[in-house]
Amino acid sequence: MPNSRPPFANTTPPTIDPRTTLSPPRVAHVLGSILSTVSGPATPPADEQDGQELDEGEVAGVELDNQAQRRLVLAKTQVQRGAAAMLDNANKAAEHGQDNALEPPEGAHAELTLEDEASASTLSEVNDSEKVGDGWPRTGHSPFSEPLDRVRVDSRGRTLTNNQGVPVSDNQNSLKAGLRGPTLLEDFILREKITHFDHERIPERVVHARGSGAFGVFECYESQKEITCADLLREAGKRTPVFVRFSTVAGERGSADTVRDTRGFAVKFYTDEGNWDLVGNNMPVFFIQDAMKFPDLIHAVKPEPHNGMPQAASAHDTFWDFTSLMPETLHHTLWAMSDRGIPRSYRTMQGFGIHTFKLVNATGDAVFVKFHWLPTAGTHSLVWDEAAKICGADPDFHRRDLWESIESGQYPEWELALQVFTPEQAESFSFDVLDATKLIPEELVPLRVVGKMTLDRNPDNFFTETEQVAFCTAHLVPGIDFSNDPLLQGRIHSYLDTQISRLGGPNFHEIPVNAPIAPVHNNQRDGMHRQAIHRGRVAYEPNSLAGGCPHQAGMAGFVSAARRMNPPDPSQSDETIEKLRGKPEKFADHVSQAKLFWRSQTPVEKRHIINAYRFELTRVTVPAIRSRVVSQLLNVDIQLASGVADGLGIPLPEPQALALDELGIAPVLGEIDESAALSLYARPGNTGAAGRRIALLAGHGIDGAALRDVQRQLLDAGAVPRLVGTRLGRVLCSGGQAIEIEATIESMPSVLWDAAVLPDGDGAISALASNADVQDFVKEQYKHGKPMLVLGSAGRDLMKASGIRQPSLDEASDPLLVMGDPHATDGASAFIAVLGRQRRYERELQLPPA
Ligand code: HDE
Repeated sequence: MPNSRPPFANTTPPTIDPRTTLSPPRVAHVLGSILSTVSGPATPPADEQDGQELDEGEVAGVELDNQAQRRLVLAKTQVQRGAAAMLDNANKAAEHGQDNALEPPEGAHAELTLEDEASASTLSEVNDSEKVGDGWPRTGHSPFSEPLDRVRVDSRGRTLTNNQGVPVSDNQNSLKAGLRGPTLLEDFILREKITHFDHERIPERVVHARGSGAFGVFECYESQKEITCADLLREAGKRTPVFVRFSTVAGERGSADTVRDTRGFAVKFYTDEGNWDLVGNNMPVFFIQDAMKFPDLIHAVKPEPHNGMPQAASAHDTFWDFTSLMPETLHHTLWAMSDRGIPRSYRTMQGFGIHTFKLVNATGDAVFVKFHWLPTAGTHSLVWDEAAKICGADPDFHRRDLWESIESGQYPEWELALQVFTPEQAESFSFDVLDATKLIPEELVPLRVVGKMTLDRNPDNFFTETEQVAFCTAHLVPGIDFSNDPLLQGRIHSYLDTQISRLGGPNFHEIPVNAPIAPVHNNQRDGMHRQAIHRGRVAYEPNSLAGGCPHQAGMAGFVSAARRMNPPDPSQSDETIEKLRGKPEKFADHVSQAKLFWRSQTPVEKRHIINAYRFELTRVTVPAIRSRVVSQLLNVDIQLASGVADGLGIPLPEPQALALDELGIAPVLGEIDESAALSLYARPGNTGAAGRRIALLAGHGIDGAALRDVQRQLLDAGAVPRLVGTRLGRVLCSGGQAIEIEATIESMPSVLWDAAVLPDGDGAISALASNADVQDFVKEQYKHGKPMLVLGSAGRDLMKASGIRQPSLDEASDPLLVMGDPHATDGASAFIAVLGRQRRYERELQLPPA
């Protein structure tokens, strides 16, 4: 909020006849404002002033100087039209109540497409160069969703450059002072190269650090739309790109592949409706049942903290200490000790989502599901002796197998199978489907094979793709939802959190391998390593300056499976609890307490509120926004709205639609009409003069004795009085004594003081009153309503010289203005008595004559 004075308003602002209409100004009248980024006239350029006429070199009959001006007019006119198209937030009412919360509406947006000019950050975007491009955006463009080819680098036939593209002449030697001399600090080429090298490593994954990945495609066999609206399973033949990463759990990044361990099997589906990450393992059950125990489990299995051993192995004290005290780990450790713990290759492992998830169809009905990956090459394992020897003979055994099979065209394949079951079935099982240490035997729920995944492309670069790929269980798409498995629920938080430290900030979704192929449009901005350059100035919603975009998708977006499951889930003890996004209906009352606040303000406070609105909105450049705010204020009070409208020079609009009305709920009549406690004046305080900073104005010829006297009394009262002059040094008082100035008006202007004392003395007037800075000081003290002690006739004359005259100088009606007799102490006591008082705002209405 800029720090300058609000426009002045009278106590009772005139009410403008709402029927008043103003003819739109011609462009010539508003051109100055169109060239400015702050404020502007009350009415916009007329509608007919944009469009084709611009191309003819004139706008509404007025010649414009150049094309830039024509584009500014077009932009401002369009922005105004877009803002005017949204009188209010049409969706506000729909944020309330149970029904709306289950079925969110599409976001409010204007049915007009903003021209390039109106949506631009800057009209200078058309000034093209090889760097910035030609400036003409494709509507809805989102470059990160384009294929990875956009970031692949090919150096065939190129010379070496540094990171700034500067050709490097010598990549063999550092720059030295002579052949045998020291290396020079100015060798920016060496320093850049070494610095980059120093920072090449990023933190490895805390678990699953050792892994290998590949790209591929998932193809849906048959539409599963009766159970899920997930894009990848909606139609037969639908092909969805994937990236898969296989891993061990316990070992570090450089550990061997064939250790005995659980294997990670994480799949990122780049669907048309965003990324879905199915982050599973090669075993259908997990060690523990609740996320709370995961750090304990991992601390137990990782190398022991005192000696850092053993690497990538569970065969040590801490692991078996923990598991033997945690009987729920038994099932999983059996799997890990089985030959599943030493797979022959990634190609021959099954994969499991482990947790129970939900599938949700287009009508919102949900079923439970478990996910299975079935390798078409079958399941095969090593024997322990082999596995142990391979660790030494070829620690990259699984990585090499995956790489070589893809390079040679033997593409690894897995079929995706679902175990679909209802809540009733779940209830009938001997185990809880939310317990991740339990599987559902295929005999109870057979597998439904729904598609096939083929890995047919190795990454270009291990670090950029396999290392930087970021899987998150929270990456979910419409049609799939979480169950209440407490292990899964904890993972929803953990994966996002870990990527922030592993990949250096919240923009890891822009790393090419992580970017979805579905376009990304939201109002998230900034952060480490941000790459997207957003056009326009709107980074919030709701907005009218960008036509409301990007707006919420409503039922076309991700909606949590909120409804009671169909058929219902008997395991949910309280069937009335539903997951939803909404507000209780009483939240839809937006005005009753705003009215209470307004009614509880004193006239001065009301005036200040009106002034503040006038100031803020005058600086706004889009007339439709000003008008919308006034239409909101009409719901509070007519005097408030018309006071503001008056300052803006606009007629009163219609009051803004009330959410309560739209919901058919009666207006809220609060318990009270007014609350004195809401006024700033309700609590004047009781510390009086203590700590108040008082300026004692001084100059040659003042009555120093009287001023000293006041100073002493102020000090006794706990105030902080200081002698303020036009320059530092001593001033000679009328009685002959000298006093030392402590601060100058220049360095400590009026606004830094709580109160001021104007001195008496024969020479005071000639020393102070003719100085413009002193006059401003006095005038501001007065205007800002602060206590003033005016000593003797010289003090009065200084007031008058500063433009403050009768009837303002009326002590009777202004207790904060103390006319003191320099030779009596009662003036100072009266002054001290009012030092703690609140301001005398009435003075604002008695503007000193110019
Ligand atoms: Fe993970 N897990 N996990 N996990 N997990 C990670 O995420 C975590 C769990 C799994 O190739 C981390 O990006 C918690 C179950 C795989 O990049 C981290 C809990 C299952 C991968 C994390 C679990 C898994 C991870 C480490 C208990 C099988 C490798 C780095 C609530 C269904 C993904 C990272 C890849 C990776 C946390 C339990 C599988 C720290 C807190 C159960 C395949 O976020």
